Amino acid sequence: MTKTDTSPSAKGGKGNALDGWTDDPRKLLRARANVPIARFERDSTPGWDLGKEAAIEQTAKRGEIMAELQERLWAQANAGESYQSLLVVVQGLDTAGKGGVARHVLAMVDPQGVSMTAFKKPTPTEAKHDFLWRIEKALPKPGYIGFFDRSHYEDVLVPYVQNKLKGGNLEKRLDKINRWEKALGEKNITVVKFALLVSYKEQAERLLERVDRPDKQWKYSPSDIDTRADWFEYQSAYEEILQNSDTDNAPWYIIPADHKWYARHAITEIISRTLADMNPQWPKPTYDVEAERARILATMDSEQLEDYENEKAEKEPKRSREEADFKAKVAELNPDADAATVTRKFDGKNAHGAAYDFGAQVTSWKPDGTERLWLSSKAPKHGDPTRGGVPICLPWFGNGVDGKQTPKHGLARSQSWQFVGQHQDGGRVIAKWALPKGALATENGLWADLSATYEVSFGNKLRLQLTVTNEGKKAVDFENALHTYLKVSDIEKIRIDGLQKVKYVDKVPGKEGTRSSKSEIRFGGEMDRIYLGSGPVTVKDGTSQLQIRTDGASNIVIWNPGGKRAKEFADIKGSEWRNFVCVEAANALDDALRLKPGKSHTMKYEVAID
Ligand code: TA6
Repeated sequence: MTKTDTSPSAKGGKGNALDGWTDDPRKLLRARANVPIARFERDSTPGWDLGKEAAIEQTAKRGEIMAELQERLWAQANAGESYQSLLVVVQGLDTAGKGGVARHVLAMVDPQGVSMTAFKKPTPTEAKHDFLWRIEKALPKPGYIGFFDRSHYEDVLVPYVQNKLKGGNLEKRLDKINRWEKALGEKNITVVKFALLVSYKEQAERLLERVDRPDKQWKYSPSDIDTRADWFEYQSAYEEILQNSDTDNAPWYIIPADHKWYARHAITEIISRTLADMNPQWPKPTYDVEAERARILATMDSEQLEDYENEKAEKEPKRSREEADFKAKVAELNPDADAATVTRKFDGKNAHGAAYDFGAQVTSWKPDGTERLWLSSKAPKHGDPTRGGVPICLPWFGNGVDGKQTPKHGLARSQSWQFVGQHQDGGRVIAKWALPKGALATENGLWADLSATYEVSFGNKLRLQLTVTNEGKKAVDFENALHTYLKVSDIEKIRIDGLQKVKYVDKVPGKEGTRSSKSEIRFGGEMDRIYLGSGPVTVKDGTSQLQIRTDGASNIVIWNPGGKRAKEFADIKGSEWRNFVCVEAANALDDALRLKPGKSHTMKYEVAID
């Protein structure tokens, strides 16, 4: 093949960011797809058929993307906007190329955002503690990429080979590691693990080279050849590890390492894609940009300013092109970033929960092992909000006060929110998302100045807290709602208490009008009411009762489509409409909010089970 034929862009298809890869290496190299490892070719290059030169070229290009993603991660954590960090674990026998990964892959990002730890044989102090003690101390701080050259897995490999993990102790240790790695997610640490697998033959040549070359002799230790004698035991130790600790929280990737260029290329690609998933953003300035600009200008003379403006105008098109290219590339690297399919799971002592970054939509809340939110069984699609859980409606409700806004229920539910982080508090897990200023802008610029944060507490109670801030200089009018889909046994058997005698706007076609009712709400057919009151409300479902309290909301919306209308909704299948009721907190229509410059509004929603 000629060089032109093999350029990365010549293969892999345009617009899918494969950039020469035949498929996403995260799929191809995932441990669970490749065990048993005995049949794994160490000199193979899965997913890359374009050879060494093209790989090196492509690694460097990805390195630029990786560097910017890392810089964003770091800047965002420094500004206190996010607590995320990435932990890269690299395991491999002597000569497998662990150091090379540090020097060639991690070296492509700013060293001030990387913390590297090489784990050697435990020191006497380390040996006195639990094997995770020294590992825990080396975990990356928010904003950092932590790089582990060897890791807690040494404490499986070595005792396994020495025959010290018998009678279920291997399983126990791996189980402990799995639980510990899962908890890292709760500390906002994303984990990726690489097993560099070199062949027996290649290892001999690399060891020999170390002994033969004066500049490499320092790398050799006579004990290396003793370890080599245990080659087959180590292979089966790896087999056990890869089979039993490859989890979605902390995935293992098997990297064939006979070709160093391939190993570095694959690891760069996987780290870049993982960082793209983490979706770091530049932090917002904490000062008034215009005011600061004016202060700087006051210190410059007009000639200098003119030169500056000319240079800026010249550079600007290139800069914005680069920014657009970067965004497009990151979106390609992480095609799911904007899709509803990226699900975060939250596990606390008192409850389990889940949410999409897309729309910051809570999708599950299990306070007592039982699911309390209804979610459509239809698979979510890119850019298309799914009904169920808790969609956030913002900056308008329905089609807005003027009835002309699209998409229905505003822009917040059809874009990815920035995941800020999570923490445990007692038995609860508290997770937070943010939407920066500009994200809600429409073409007429009406809502461009709003930013939002969303805090969700998954515990015995589900607590939602949506805060909207006006970061602009003019007042902004907006509507909002937390469109909660509560799971019920059968809509026609439940009753809702708390809204008797409260006026409501009926939106069901043919029934429009404002009225009230003296009795508890019962369902039969479509119901779509905006109550001009804020509860509290009780959903009575057989012996169980859901207590709903709101704050900062002038309206409660009650909705169920009923059997006939449900047929219009592709994501409400068959009789699924029977199993939910929407009891929403809202500020809509005449109760729309007006936010003065610099002010925030918080709406709260709480569900408890009796
Ligand atoms: O909150 C009630 C409502 O506005 C109804 O009018 C109904 O259409 C429902 O929300 C579902 O909204 P969606 O945009 O998901 O179709």
